[in-house]
Amino acid sequence: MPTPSASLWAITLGRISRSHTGKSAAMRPPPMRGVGFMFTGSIPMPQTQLTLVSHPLCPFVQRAEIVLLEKGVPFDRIDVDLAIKPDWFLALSPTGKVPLLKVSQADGPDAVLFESMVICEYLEESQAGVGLYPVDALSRARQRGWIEFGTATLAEAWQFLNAKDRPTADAKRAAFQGRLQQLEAVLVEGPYFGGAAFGMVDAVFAPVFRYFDIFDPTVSQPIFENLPRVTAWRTALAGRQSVAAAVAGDYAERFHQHLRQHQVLLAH
Ligand SMILES: N[C@@H](CCC(=O)N[C@@H](CS)C(=O)NCC(=O)O)C(=O)O
Repeated sequence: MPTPSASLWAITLGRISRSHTGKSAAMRPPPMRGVGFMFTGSIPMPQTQLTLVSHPLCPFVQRAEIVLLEKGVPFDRIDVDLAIKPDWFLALSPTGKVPLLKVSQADGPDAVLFESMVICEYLEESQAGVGLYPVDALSRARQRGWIEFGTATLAEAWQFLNAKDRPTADAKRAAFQGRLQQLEAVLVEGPYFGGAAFGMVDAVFAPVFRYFDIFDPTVSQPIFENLPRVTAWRTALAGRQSVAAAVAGDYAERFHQHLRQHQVLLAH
């Protein structure tokens, strides 16, 4: 897990809300009411209403949003200011972290899920739409292992990007590259981790690779040199609609603003 520490969260960002239901969502505080189980003619409407509690820069939030988008599930999103956490957020989040998924049920009490992979697994099990794991138990277990590896890889990337001195930057960059080399050895067909189908491992690595798309090639290129499979995978993920849509248009600027604010080596 990256250690955003105080750094990332010192940015003061307004709470915004957007809807992925096709309508623009008015900013509103939770709790949000579920739409209930409704029938329009013979077409069943969703039994639950989902709200993703988020932060514009959080890579863990992106995992959940990518899964929601891949499955075509309608949801609302509320971004919180993690530098000044609202009381309602602290009351809902046992860890004080995003993402949260608020599940409003027609036939039961509202529930709040925390931890990004728990949220992703819940969505996989509960929502219609394309499955993001292989059906074979062994392949599924193997992919879950690479998801853990993805979380550790994210931590190395984050620490490299946020390094304030050259020895730390060099050490973290080497650690990150070491992980990319391990990935290079296991990637086979592509374009995605598991082959032709986009899956859960892809949702985990897409936010990691995104960091390197927003830097000058002089920073990113040497890191991905001699890693043709990883590079092709990274390119495929960047081109995926759900991945592109999981952050707002000002993501790169916000991220650079974060780096400048914390006076890291890579800030410009
Ligand atoms: N293990 C958690 C990590 C989530 C996490 O670290 N979220 C960060 C933002 S990227 C956060 O909310 N930090 C606020 C804080 O630590 O106070 C998950 O997978 O959901």
